[in-house]
Amino acid sequence: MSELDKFKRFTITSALPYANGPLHIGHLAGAYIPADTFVRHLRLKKKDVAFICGSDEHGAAITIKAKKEGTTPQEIIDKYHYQIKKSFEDFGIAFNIYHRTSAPIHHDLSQEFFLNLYEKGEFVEKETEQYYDEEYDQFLADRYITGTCPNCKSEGAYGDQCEKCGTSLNPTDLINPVSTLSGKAPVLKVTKHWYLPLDKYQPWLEQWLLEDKKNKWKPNVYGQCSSWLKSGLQPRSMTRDLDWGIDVPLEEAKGKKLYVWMDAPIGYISATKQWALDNGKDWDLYWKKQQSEEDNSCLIHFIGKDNIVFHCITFPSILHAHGEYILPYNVPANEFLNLEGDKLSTSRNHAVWLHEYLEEFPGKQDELRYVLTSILPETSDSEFTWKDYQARVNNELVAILGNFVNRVMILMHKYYQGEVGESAGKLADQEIKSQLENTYNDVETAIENFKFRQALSIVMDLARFGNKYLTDKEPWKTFKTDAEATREVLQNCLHIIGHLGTLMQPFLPTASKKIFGMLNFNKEVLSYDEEITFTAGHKLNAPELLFEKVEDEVIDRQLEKLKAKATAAAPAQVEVAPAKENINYEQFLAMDIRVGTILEAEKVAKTKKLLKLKIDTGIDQRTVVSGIAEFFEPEAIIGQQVSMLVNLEPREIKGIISQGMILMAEDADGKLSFVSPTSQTGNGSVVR
Ligand code: B3M
Ligand code: ZN
Repeated sequence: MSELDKFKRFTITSALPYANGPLHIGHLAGAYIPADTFVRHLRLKKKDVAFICGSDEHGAAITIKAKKEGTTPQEIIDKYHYQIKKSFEDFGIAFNIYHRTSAPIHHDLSQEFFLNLYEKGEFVEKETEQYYDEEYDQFLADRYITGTCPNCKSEGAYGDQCEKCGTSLNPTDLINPVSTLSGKAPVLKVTKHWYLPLDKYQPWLEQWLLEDKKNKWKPNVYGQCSSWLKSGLQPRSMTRDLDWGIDVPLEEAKGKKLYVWMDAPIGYISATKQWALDNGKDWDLYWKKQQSEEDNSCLIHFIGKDNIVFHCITFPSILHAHGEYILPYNVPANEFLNLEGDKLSTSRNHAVWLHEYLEEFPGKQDELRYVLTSILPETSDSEFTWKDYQARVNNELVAILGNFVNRVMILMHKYYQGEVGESAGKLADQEIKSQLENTYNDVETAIENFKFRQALSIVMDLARFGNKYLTDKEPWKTFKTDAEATREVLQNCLHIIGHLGTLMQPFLPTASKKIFGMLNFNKEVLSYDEEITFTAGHKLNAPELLFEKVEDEVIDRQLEKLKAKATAAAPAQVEVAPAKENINYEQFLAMDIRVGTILEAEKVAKTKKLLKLKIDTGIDQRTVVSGIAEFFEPEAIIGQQVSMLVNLEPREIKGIISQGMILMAEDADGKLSFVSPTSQTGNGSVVR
């Protein structure tokens, strides 16, 4: 009996995709293929499962997209909600419901949750200063502010999270914050918000998560959570000054909306409610604590790693504070999938889009499922390449699984007109029987421990076993001498094929149906406990190929397409300063440019733009005044290597003698970057 068998009911969720763009293979590999495989597995065990998903239609992701496209958030969510929903359907992700967070039932439930916590006095009300864009006359959502990450120092971190190092941030943590609306530095203004006291829940989380989930949750998930808890949790605001989202249900909070990460996970519950309403079910059973603990549903969230903190810390805290709800049993988050050596990127159009794949590879859902399952980023980031796609389809699906099924079917038709004989009945061969038994057990264990890659390769091993059995028995040789014994060998293979069909269902639902069709079973789905038997005289259907070989041209075309996309998405040519008049080589040689390192930096009093720097030029240490203060905090650039013109005549600037000039690259918007060697280079090295 497996650990999960103690549950009567399962509530399985996949992260709600933002309805601000189409789905790509990274989404599938993160939260949808593993969840769908898991759910199909549970259903084959005849478990009661609610598999829940929907579009996340609030938050700045939506409003930013609307601004970019010059349209309204409503148009954006309508466009993408239906597109995403269709991609999931076409791809065969078997949700019980694909709902949306703009639905009234969701708004109502989210407000109910907020009021429940509010009335219990859980929220801490705080007036704080928050960033405000004076040009646009509005408070800025976290995602509308970018700047340098205080943790890893990379640029372009968002006000709520640095996507480079994963640190969750508050907007005021950012170094050099800039409003993405106006491109200007935002100002701070006082506003009131309602905070979830995560610090107060910290001791409870330490017990529930750090203690109870130790060695149960995946190390990548557990590790992230424990480092959060170790650094100490801070209260997190559950309300926002925004004009798109769910109204905060308080008179004094007019015009304010719920934080998207407060409402989105409640979307799992509201979607379940809607599904229950539509299907005469009782939604409480899937979410609320039951009278006795063993009646509780088993809640599992499938997500990508950037959502870990919200599903493991924030949402459980909300559920805990509410009190009536169950908590997640597990959160098997995946890491990221890369594409052809680079991060998947919507903005750079570096992606394999699901709707495009389905158009260009019609009927080949299973091929993509197979490849993605084989490379799921279960423990660390992984990579999709088209060459690997081709290799896995050709060398595994075609050459192993497809080939085994095809050989057996063809021989059965050639020798016996596709008719099963007396001896078929039940499987008698002991070696095959124990092979099957082990396969079922090992697959169950792997899937229930969220090791989908391993589970799939165990099923493929059964196909390998079948191929070897067939090759060893050489029915093409024995047929002439002993037709009945040969028939038995092929019928043993039919049993293996039947079980392959059963076991492949969670992974390759379409191919499994085809297998059952060829075997002429009058069922499209077979649960694990259904026996595979053949009665004498049973007629098999004509063989059909399960998978086709992928030709080089197909792969080349995809690679070309990716390249073309990258070029098309490259930033438009910005206006460049016109070229200056030519100088001669001597004039160029006259400039002495060296690599140096910034040793000290401080603001020049009463100026906005100037920093006073002390530079080690390799020749000496000297003072330079540089107009870079708007772009760099003094503390952040200590140790920075720079290129510097060292033989520029000293000049007095604001009473300081500046000896030389730091070279900076200035883009069309006036943004400055250092011109530095790409690897550490000795001070005094000559630039020429
Ligand atoms: N909408 C997806 C993301 O972060 C986010 C998940 C919500 S799950 C409740 O890409
Ligand atoms: Zn960072």
